[in-house]
Amino acid sequence: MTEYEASLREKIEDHSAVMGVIGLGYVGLPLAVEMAGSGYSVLGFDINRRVVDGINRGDSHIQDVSPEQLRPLVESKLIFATDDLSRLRECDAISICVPTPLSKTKDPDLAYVVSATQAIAAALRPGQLIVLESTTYPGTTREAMLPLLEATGMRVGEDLFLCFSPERVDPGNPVWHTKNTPKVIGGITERCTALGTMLYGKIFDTLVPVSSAEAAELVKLHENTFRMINIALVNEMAQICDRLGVDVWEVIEAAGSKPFGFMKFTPGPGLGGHCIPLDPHYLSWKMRTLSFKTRMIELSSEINAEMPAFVVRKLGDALNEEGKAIKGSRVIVVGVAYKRDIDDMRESPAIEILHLLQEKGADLVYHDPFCPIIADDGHTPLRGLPMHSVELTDEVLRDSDCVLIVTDHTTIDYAHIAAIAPLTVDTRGALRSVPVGQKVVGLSGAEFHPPALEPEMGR
Ligand code: SAJ
Repeated sequence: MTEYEASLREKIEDHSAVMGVIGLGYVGLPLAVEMAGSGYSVLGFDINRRVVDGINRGDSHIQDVSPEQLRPLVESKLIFATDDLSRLRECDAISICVPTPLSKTKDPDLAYVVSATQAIAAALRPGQLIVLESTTYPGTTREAMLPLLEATGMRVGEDLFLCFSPERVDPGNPVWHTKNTPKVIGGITERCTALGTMLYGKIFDTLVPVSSAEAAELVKLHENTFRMINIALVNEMAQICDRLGVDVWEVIEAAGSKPFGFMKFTPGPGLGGHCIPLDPHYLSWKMRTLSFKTRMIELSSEINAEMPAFVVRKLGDALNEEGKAIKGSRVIVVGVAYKRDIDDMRESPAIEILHLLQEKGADLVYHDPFCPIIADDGHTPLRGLPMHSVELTDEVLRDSDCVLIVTDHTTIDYAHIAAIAPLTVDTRGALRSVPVGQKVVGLSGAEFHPPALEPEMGR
């Protein structure tokens, strides 16, 4: 053990170590709060002055961090935000929680990671521990970050310590938070792993050390690729059931009664969010550089990407049964967030569905209590922006030709919608318990849904 590691260990033990968090978004701010909650002083770094000033006022811009949590930590000076990256030299440990977007051609964009690493290198002093948390391709920590840091003359595992620890933040999850979600961490060297495990062990309830940064990078990609592929499988099952005239929800509910060897996923309008649609493509990209085709990822991505078009076909067929065309029909899209009970529309399939319906000439409105406005961010393909969420009055429902349920927020009364609207197309099984006979078209199979049956207990 070098003197630098010994000194850092002491600071971690006596809580005199100063934590740095670069990127104060849905990952970084909760992390900063947990670090401060564990008794460490935290310097938060963000390029967005509004974010910095807001945090220093005790105002949280993140759904999972309440002002009641943040304000006392700011007032007690345990958390201070700044955009002055030269202050990184004051930190004994630095966690990087910046975005790792994909380009249009699904190539990883490491600009934020490289920029953060360059800022750290510029302020680097012996004995600092750096942890990358941003989701990225295996090899990023060692190939993209380490050379920038060792160019300063420091040596990893001796006077510089470098790890990867995947973020596992699930925004809005009422059970699993930053602190109680098991935390994987892997270093460039065994000393890095040991030091990172020690520090994070003071902050997180459960640590899962692995032997390398690459293993830790792959853990995250494996987790989320697993999800994407299984969502694609169940979306394909929905299309299979649709052709066979079987209710896919009934099939899934019954399959879910298997107490082992099965994990329930549900079909939907497509794959949204900032993780699942993107993360597997980091792996694809890396493997392409090694002339390896990740066929499961490519095929699953295709299946998920075609779900918005499948949903629009189902809607067209349902209107057709009423002697109507999509063109000119008043369609109310209910729910535009990428999943229930959150306000995030990133990669939401609802945007693609709205776009396809606009292209077909539908008279389109949407309702989403979590997303009051769809603004023009320069990427959204929609026309007539900004669009504003409409109130679901009985008159609005009655005057529509069809309601299309895309995101099943739990705050919406779907039975009432189905009772008033002339036609409802349900892509989420939100109307599974609606009494038989309501005019509801699901993703597959029968036009009505028998109430969900309680599984018969063992005989
Ligand atoms: N989806 C389906 N069917 C499913 C599950 C999800 O269609 O059975 C859709 C959702 O509607 C959404 C997309 O997939 O559009 C992604 O949904 P998600 O539940 O995976 O939610 P995310 O994107 O917030 O994923 C996060 C991930 N967390 C991290 O990466 C740290 C993921 O690993 C979690 O498993 C997931 O939350 C979770 O379990 O909530």
